[in-house]
Amino acid sequence: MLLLTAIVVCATTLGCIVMIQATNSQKPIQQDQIPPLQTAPVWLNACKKKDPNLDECIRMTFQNMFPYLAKGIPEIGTRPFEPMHIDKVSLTKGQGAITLSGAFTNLIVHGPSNTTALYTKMDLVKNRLDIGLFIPTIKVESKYDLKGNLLLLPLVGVGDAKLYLKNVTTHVQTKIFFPKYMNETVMVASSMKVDFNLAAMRANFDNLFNGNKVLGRTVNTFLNQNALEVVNDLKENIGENLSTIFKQIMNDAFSHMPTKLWLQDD
Ligand SMILES: *[C@@H]1O[C@H](CO)[C@@H](O)[C@H](O)[C@H]1NC(C)=O
Ligand SMILES: *[C@@H]1O[C@H](CO)[C@@H](O)[C@H](O)[C@H]1NC(C)=O
Ligand SMILES: *[C@@H]1O[C@H](CO)[C@@H](O)[C@H](O)[C@H]1NC(C)=O
Ligand SMILES: CC(=O)N[C@H]1CO[C@H](CO)[C@@H](O)[C@@H]1O
Repeated sequence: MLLLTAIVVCATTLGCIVMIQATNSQKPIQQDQIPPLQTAPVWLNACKKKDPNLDECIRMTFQNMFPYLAKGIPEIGTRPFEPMHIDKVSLTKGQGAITLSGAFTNLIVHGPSNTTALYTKMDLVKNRLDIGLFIPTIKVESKYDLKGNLLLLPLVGVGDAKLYLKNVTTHVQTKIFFPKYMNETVMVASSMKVDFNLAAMRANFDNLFNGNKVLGRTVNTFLNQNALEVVNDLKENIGENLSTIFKQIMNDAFSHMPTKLWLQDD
């Protein structure tokens, strides 16, 4: 099953508690009915463990795989993720001057297929794999239903939301192990930590305050002027959710790719 990116905006530069739930309405694929690959497909770049440039080789493995992964790779049971669909991202209110609760629903996320692998670092002794990713633009369209307070301003709205994120850099740290899957050794991530930065964000919420244009504009302006601080505040929270999603995508793929095809002993 493929789970998806959760992008969250919470209108605060103060502490704000946010709950995010990302689920996918598509039926899960029966992963354990898909046999491991037996020959290397065109999208799979092979590396040797002894290669002194192993990190660069594995970076190419990810880089080459990405466009195929975005379109979905039936042989290994991965679904397309351009655009990504997310059913729901919910927020629960924080305390203090700013509160916010509600949800984004029916999210459509454009941009992940243009991901570039910046670096990888494979440590086969400590069983760690770090990956740097760069996504030039992410566009999100969704419905929103939010209620709360933004400083002294009440915020209420139900309508369409648009988010635009520019130059998103993601640092992924994973712990890996190498179990057997149908008698083949494969790589699986047991845990994953995701940190990210972005250069800019624009947000637009339609129909705030039942369509009151003046109040709606005030809130949208506030959000856009404080966008990076808002995101920064929510980073850890969003990172947790992203890691759930990334881990699933990576494990769905790599659990069907025997290491003998891409991380060879000799
Ligand atoms: C991917 O990048 C190309 C070139 O910059 C751009 O034309 C295209 O719209 C991007 N695709 C998505 C889904 O953002
Ligand atoms: C798995 O490998 C073991 C030992 O090499 C062998 O006895 C067994 O038949 C294999 N099972 C399958 C499903 O290939
Ligand atoms: C985004 O990254 C590109 C390429 O590195 C750079 O040219 C551009 O100025 C960046 N945009 C912003 C808003 O930082
Ligand atoms: C899908 C997912 O991982 N959701 C989590 C997002 O973060 C919140 C708070 O940290 C968790 O409660 C969710 O389970």
